[in-house]
Amino acid sequence: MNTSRSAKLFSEAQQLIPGGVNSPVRAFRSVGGQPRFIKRAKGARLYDVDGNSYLDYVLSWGPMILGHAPASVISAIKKAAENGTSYGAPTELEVTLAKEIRGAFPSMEKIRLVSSGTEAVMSAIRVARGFTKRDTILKFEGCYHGHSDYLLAKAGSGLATLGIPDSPGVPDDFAKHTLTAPYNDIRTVQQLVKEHRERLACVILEPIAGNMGVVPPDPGFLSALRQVTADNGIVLIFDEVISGFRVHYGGAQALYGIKPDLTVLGKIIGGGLPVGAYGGRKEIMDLIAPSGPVYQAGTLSGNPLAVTAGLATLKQLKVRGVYKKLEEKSATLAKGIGEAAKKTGIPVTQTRVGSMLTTFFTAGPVVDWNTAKQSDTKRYGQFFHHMLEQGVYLAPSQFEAAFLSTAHTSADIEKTIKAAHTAFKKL
Ligand code: KE4
Repeated sequence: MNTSRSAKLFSEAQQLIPGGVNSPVRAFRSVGGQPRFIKRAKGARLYDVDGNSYLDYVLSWGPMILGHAPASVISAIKKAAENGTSYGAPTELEVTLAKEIRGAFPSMEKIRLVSSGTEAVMSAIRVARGFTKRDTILKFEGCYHGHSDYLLAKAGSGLATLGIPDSPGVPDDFAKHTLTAPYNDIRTVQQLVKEHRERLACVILEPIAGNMGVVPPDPGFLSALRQVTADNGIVLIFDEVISGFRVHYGGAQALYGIKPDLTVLGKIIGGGLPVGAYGGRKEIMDLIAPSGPVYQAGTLSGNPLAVTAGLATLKQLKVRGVYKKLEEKSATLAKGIGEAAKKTGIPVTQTRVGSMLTTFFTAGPVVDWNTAKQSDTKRYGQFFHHMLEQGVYLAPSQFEAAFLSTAHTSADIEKTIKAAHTAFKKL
């Protein structure tokens, strides 16, 4: 496969941009080799600058659930752009999106739009602290909630990928307010709540972890978490930046029937343009300026183009049967990959919720960060490259989710399974 132009661009990029990328996980550091510079994308495929095409299972890390450049979204963006790109003033579009989100996530009684998941999480934690007048937060090892200082303790995603336990540049004074517990470990949570109840403002988690690879909640974990936080006046925050509109139109909270106090969204609600959102109980959200004293602001919050792209995406997701088809295709893919691994006797553990899935290169089970990190990342890297060479673009990290879109056809799934058989045989 000729990748000379990507290689040339990568060496140039590294003179100008840290690591040559604008987000660490794109650099292929944990899988080795050089990242592909993408020229365009359409449907389930990416096309790089050397003319190679790839079946895409990264989908911009989740947003492109309809595949790339879906006609309805592109035409809506084009039309909106004719009316200007940003006003810094309220628009009807923002009211429409807030209404649509509240309809899908009734727990989000009031909603604030921002421009990224990180910004949404940071703001949700600030208002949880303002509401409870407490400082301490509890997160789970292997979960990633964006790069705000106090959330980089034992985070997943890029930190897990690069093996960075915590990030320099975060003052100890910040990190000391962050407690961590193993995912799915309700006993430790109950113990920490007992010890810190007076100081604990919130518990934040991915209700379906995606940033250590996909790790579903154990049966009863979310309800026990809901119980212990409600009993102690602790704000429960569901970070549904990945799972929101991914696993169900109402996210993980609809799938599992658990009502958090605050929810964070991102990715899909922007249809590939920058949007984040946080929202929840009215008495908490009314503390946000200008209705209350907790400050949060953003020049491009509720940007008309991004909101238009989000609305056009959600409209397609409301079509009957969309999630059922995604479920069927994802189940077929997971089954096929599992069979390919089994044929070669290579130990893998597969996890999946709807159209987010991971193949861990470990015998498993994988239930938290400790068990996820037992995976053979070297072998995953080899698998990744054997698939890439066959035109299948998986996440360049063992500790990320793979995603399907409505644009992936059964033929695409069959091609991917065939490639997996070849790749496993080469390991
Ligand atoms: P952003 O600031 O990247 O929009 O969102 C941060 C974030 C918050 N919460 C969850 C559950 C997330 O998964 C993310 C971001 N996800 C990563 C990949 N898993 C984005 C990819 C990247 O960092 O380049």
